[in-house]
Amino acid sequence: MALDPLALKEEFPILHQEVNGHPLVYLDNAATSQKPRAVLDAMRRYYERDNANVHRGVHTLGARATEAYEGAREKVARFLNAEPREIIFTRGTTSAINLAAHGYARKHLREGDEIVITPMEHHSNLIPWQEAARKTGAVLKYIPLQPDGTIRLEDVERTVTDRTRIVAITAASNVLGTVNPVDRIAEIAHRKGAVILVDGAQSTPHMKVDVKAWDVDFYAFSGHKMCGPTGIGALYGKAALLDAMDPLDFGGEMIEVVELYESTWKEIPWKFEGGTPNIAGAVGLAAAIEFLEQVGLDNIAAHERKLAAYALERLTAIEGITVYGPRHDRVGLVTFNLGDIHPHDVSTVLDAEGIAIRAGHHCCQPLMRWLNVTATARASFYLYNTESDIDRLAEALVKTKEFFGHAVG
Ligand code: 7TS
Repeated sequence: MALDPLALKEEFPILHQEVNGHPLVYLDNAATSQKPRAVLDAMRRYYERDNANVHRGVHTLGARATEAYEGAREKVARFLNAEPREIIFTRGTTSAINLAAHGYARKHLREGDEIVITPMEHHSNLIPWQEAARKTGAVLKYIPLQPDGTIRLEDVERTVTDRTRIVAITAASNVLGTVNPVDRIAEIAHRKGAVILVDGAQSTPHMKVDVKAWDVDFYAFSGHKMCGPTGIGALYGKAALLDAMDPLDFGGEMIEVVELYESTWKEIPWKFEGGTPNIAGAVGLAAAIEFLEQVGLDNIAAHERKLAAYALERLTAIEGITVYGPRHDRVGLVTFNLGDIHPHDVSTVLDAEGIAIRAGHHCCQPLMRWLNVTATARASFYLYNTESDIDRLAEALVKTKEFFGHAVG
């Protein structure tokens, strides 16, 4: 059943306000999504009723907090089709990828080994690998991009060799909207003896994820882009790989026995969760997952496909606009430039109309260089956006063009 964006919008208090005298149109969802009442209420309820530290207090609130936190882990595990012990809570995608890069790659990488990534990676799935390479003598290799911003499997076959230890790739690009065939890439990586990490920051909010069916080794995502709070996300890792990794954060919560001169660690996943965790964040994330599951991930994906197609149609009709990325098989965002008007100026004019978009390099500087631009504008959609939001965007872009009239050819 198709979802009803206007009914869903009712669940998001923040969306019902005026910005600069206009009803807010929020089109910056790839940066962060808004939060439904169910998530806000769950976090408030947790703090008002259950708040205590986890895994320690032998008292009722401590037991409730632990149950809520571990219950959230079970929910995340089911959502990704994983086991709870394969889910490590992190601050988000960035810290999840760092955990994998430092914990796994740096332990297993030797001089001359290869790490394979793509030029469309967010800095969070690029810099940790640069660092891992620098510290181990491994080399970074890139799967080339096609002119439309996709990658070809034959290029994956060519780039991944028997010296490749890890392939790290985004499931969906936050700039191009490209959806990568991670299951096929996982098959190639495994055949050549490498493991694969998938950056799920832009896929988890928008499509059904199945780490077992895709057969990926690591998967990272952030709660805040999928209706959950900031400061919580997770790293999925296959149990055998996580077992073999050393912890990164040493201290409370992650230990089994501490002696004066040495200590032992808990089992996975707890050995990776040193210190008091973000319990309320996990509670909020679990509520967000419940919310998304009620709407249906397939419904969300279909809605966004429709919005992306409509946005491409409306925006490409504007003279002087350049739209980046593939025309089909993409997630719900559109990245563009309007003639030679700087994207920050585009964003400023749109903001005066109550429309929130993103302008800049989107944490993808190598990709900007590949596109031969310094920055772009980006409108990104979610389940509460409608075609009329896109109409407002298109009309405001025409207005922007008139305002800067001389700048567009
Ligand atoms: N990977 C991708 C593909 C992303 O889009 C982002 C955030 C991250 C990793 C990092 O996620 P974090 O939650 O750890 O910060 N992307 C964006 C964006 O496109 N605009 O703002 C943040």
